Amino acid sequence: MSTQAVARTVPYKEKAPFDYSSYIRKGKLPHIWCPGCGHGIVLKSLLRAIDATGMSKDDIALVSGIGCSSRTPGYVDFNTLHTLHGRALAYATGLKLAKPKLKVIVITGDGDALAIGGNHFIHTCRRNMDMTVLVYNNYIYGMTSGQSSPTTPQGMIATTARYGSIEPTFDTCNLAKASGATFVARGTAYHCQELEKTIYDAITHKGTSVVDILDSCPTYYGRFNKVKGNSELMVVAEKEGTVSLAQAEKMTPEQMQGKLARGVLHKTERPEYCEEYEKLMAKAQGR
Ligand SMILES: Cc1ncc(C[n+]2csc(CCOP(=O)(O)OP(=O)(O)O)c2C)c(N)n1
Ligand code: SF4
Repeated sequence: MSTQAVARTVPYKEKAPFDYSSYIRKGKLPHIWCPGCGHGIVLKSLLRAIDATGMSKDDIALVSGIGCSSRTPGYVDFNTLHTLHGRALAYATGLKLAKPKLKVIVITGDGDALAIGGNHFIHTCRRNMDMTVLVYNNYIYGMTSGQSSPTTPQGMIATTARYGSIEPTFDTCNLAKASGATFVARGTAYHCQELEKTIYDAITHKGTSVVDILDSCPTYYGRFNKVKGNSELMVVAEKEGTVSLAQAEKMTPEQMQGKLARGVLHKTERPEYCEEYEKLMAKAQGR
């Protein structure tokens, strides 16, 4: 049994102008996102990436937990599941096992994926089930008004860290790689065309693919911290705080201080969970 939902994989190419309307559930608009929120930019990159794969909307399932980012599936015309905070990956795992031909894409925030959902995250990566996990990383719990998350940088203000967070942070990509994900990448909302390509590569990878997507919450993170809620300055920070992998490889550790590399940081192959499960079932049933 094939676990790949991709009916037709066409080479990636940019398409402009792009008609988003066929992917949007217009009856669900207006959306809840604040002006300047990065989540809408990421959604547009995701839709263009999905379109570039040539997959049918019926072959795709978007699964999310709870959070501003997790509201995404409500607005788009795919098979969609809006589940419980932190549990998107558990639902996605069950869905993929039941319907292995679906291309499952999980939309999750840094709080949803790495705090309450952290255990699901590491075990999803370990299993290498064929699914794509998009972590919308805005360094804070947006929906519940700005509590600190596992990616809130040290020293930065949150409603639960009024004098600056003293907790060391998770690096989503290092965590995913160490846990066994076979495709690990980082992008930003600022680099939205590059992000589209990165998401395309993640979706067409066979196995667990994780993309850490740096985006912005001007309403809480921006307002509490020195960017003062200015969404433009937050987007500039995404530009200046990251370098392409090619650039990063030429830089010294000192030059990389305060910067993160973008692009595909890790890619490998190993057995995919649903295929291994199918083999096991065949053996157990004497097929
Ligand atoms: C079991 C449970 N605990 C807590 C909450 C409250 N809650 C809803 S969203 C959220 C955090 C969302 O932050 P994140 O996942 O980073 O997404 P963002 O809103 O920033 O996009 C929390 C704590 C909940 N809904 N359910
Ligand atoms: S609270 Fe933050 S994360 Fe939520 S919609 Fe507003 S800007 Fe976006």
